Amino acid sequence: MAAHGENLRINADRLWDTIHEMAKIGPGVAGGNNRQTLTDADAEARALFARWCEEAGATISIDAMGSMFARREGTEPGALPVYVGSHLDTQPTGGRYDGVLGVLSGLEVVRTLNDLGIRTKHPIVVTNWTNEEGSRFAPAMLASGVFAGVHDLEWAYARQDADGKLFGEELERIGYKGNEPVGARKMKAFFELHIEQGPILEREGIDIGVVTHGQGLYWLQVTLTGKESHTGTTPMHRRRNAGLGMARIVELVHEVAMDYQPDAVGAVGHMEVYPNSRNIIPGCAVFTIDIRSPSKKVLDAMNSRIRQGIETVCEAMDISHEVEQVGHFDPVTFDEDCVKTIRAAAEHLGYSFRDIVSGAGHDACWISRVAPTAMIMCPCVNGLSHNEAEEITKEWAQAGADVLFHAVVATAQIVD
Ligand code: HGY
Ligand code: MN
Ligand code: MN
Repeated sequence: MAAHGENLRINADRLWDTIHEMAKIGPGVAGGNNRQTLTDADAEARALFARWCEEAGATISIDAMGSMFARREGTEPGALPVYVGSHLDTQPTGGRYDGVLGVLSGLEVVRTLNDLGIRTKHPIVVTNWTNEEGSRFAPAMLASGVFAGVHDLEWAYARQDADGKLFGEELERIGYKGNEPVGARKMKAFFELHIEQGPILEREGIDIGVVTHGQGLYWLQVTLTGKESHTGTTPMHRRRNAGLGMARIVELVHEVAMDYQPDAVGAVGHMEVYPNSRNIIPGCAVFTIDIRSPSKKVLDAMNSRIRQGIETVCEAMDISHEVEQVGHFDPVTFDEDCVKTIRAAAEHLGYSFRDIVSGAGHDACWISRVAPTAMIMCPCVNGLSHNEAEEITKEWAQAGADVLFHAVVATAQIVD
């Protein structure tokens, strides 16, 4: 493994301090973060990340989707770089480690190489992908999706948030609309360290998740149109209650996911009713269905059963409906050599490890389409994430970052 077989380790105290320095930007209301993409808080976080990278001797580039690339030179400038990173944007009630651990552990790899005076043949590039969460601007993993050629740049710029603001305009407003074409960069490999966001590693007492696959996903945005009318005077049999239709479809999504256990999940996290007045029957409901499975067959079966079910519910209630697919990717298989490199690093360092399938979507899922890619996971407390109470331990962060260091350095090849 890395560095002439020595058991090199990152500086865990420095990584932990760096993560918690970043957590001060865009604080939530309950100890976590609300640093949504392209907000002023996101801009502040980006500036801090850029300063840290430049202090570590890296040079920053920004592409037309605002993704940030901090490059540490190798001895062979023309050699394909090894990329490492994740995202700095958070959910509105997000944790301090989702995404941030992966970006700042990439910075820690560079800082540790500097401390040790190690040079690598291939350059190393630490990356912050714009809008991984997809909460403010759907879909998730937007910038890495454009980078992988899945989404068109102009389509991404036209994405709107709940206030009707456009992605492209907000990107310009915060000063991160770079000139670099998106997706032009070629990579030797991409590694992403991320918290598991689920309960498996902690429950089994395992330090490292070697991510072999990522489950696939559909996000279906549904608009139901019934009729607004008085909640007190409209006879029950004459109501066209879009809110009730939404409730029945939310239940349907849960039931369909339960039919495919253990390889399926389904929920509705975004719900809006209009006019949202206490004494008006909702005439309109807009909500987003999130269904996922590691099996393409199961995912597609759930998608068609739910679409069929929406038809049935709406027909029975004399409600019209529109279904827009606002997010989708098939289950992902990560690169075997990169996965092996991660396994070997964990073994070399004496950390316990197991193969795992990622329940959450990540930028790595799209980047795996254009470069050899794999992920490393560390446990999180009670498997909790997308909640301000998200927690990890310093030891878990260290284990993940140590393995990331050895995987990246082994791939970038030490010169001296
Ligand atoms: O939705 C996801 O899986 C990711 O956290 N954006
Ligand atoms: Mn994430
Ligand atoms: Mn997330």
